[in-house]
Amino acid sequence: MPDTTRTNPFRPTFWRSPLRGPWLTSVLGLVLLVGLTLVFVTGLLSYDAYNPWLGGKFNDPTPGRGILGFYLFEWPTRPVWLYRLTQGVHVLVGLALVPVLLAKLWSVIPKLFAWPPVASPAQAIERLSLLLLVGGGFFEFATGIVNIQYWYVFPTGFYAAHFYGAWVFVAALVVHVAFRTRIVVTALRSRSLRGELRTGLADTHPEPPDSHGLVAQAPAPPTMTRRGLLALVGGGSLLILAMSAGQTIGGPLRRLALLAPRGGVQGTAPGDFPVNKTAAYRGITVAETGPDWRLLLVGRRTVRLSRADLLALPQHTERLPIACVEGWSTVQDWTGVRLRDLVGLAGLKDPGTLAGAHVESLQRGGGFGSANLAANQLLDPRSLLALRVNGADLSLDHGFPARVMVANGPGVHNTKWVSAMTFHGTFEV
Ligand SMILES: Nc1nc2c(c(=O)[nH]1)N[C@H]1C(S)=C(S)[C@@H](COP(=O)(O)O)O[C@H]1N2
Ligand SMILES: [Mo]
Repeated sequence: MPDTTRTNPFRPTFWRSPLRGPWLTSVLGLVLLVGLTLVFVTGLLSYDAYNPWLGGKFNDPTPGRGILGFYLFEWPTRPVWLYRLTQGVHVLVGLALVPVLLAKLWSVIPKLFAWPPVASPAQAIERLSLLLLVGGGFFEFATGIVNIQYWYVFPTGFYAAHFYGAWVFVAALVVHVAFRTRIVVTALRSRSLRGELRTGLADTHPEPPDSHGLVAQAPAPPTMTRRGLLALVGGGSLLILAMSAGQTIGGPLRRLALLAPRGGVQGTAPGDFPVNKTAAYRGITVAETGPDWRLLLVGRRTVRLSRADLLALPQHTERLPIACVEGWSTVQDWTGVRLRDLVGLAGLKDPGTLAGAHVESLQRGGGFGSANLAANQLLDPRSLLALRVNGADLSLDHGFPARVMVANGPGVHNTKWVSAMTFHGTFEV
């Protein structure tokens, strides 16, 4: 019989790294637990910010959510940077956790090959939860990363997939944490992080033999300290952060954001800031945005306004971000008419009777060509129908003749090439 102790991964002797052990796995697991909690909570907030209770396919991508929508509340319009912050955290922390996740999986990989695979019913349940945990985690990271890189493999299904996937993953995580808390607490107490960070290669020894099957039975001599491994993982996270954060933080950092599709170099003209979907991409032509364009307002009465009519109304300037669910953002000075002034023009004198508005654009077919806005978004004095940006007329790509800019809304609410706004509420007859 050939000796398979070194070639067969189902043999415990195959796994030889002297660094694997409950302490290392617990440290990585704790970082993941804290980070993923942040990612989960900010993800739930993002779903809320879409105003799913207003319905419509772009506001509510998961109408069948049932009790999973238990926490939904009216997303505030202030502070105006809140969605930019929560969604920036969601995407950036998620990206920075990738090296930690890989290291964590590496640290427990011998258990994937544990033989026999199921030793008891309790262990069967636990392994099933691990399948959902690893599968769900992989699914969430993969769908998230693919989406922020504009590779829309799940055209509009992304939101539903990412939302339900998150709940599956979190349910499995809760089970996992319940099974492991005691082991983790004991493991973390077994060594001090500070001590480990001071230990050189000569003093790097395997953790004591454990009953969980993480510590190598036949460890090889160390080639790296635990400090080195943690530095490698942390350094990887920092590098990813440095090369992505600029797409949402902006400023000089944007040039560094080489991993992010909305990073890179920007000019200094009024319209030199990122465009997510260009007019050409959305099939918007110059002709339909020309002098014949009218904005249709439907409320208690119906009004049609030309761009000149809109420019003749009181103009207001607000510094507002476009903050996309995809994690990038850009803050600019927008000038135009307050949405609440348009509410008034549509004949709604009493804002208390307003429930919301349906905004439509010139865009035909799919994509985010319409949105439903809530009353608080319409009535906030900083929410605009923007006609100009940074002192110049909007360019076609930035939404000419007019685009909505909602205070603290997710990017998807900032409809470009607006053609109509229909208000609804108790004033309707
Ligand atoms: N008509 C229209 N408006 C739109 C979109 C679109 O595809 N079509 N995309 C929305 C999304 S998802 C975002 S994040 C912002 C991005 O603005 P930008 O394309 O000007 O960068 O516009 C929003 N408004
Ligand atoms: Mo977006």
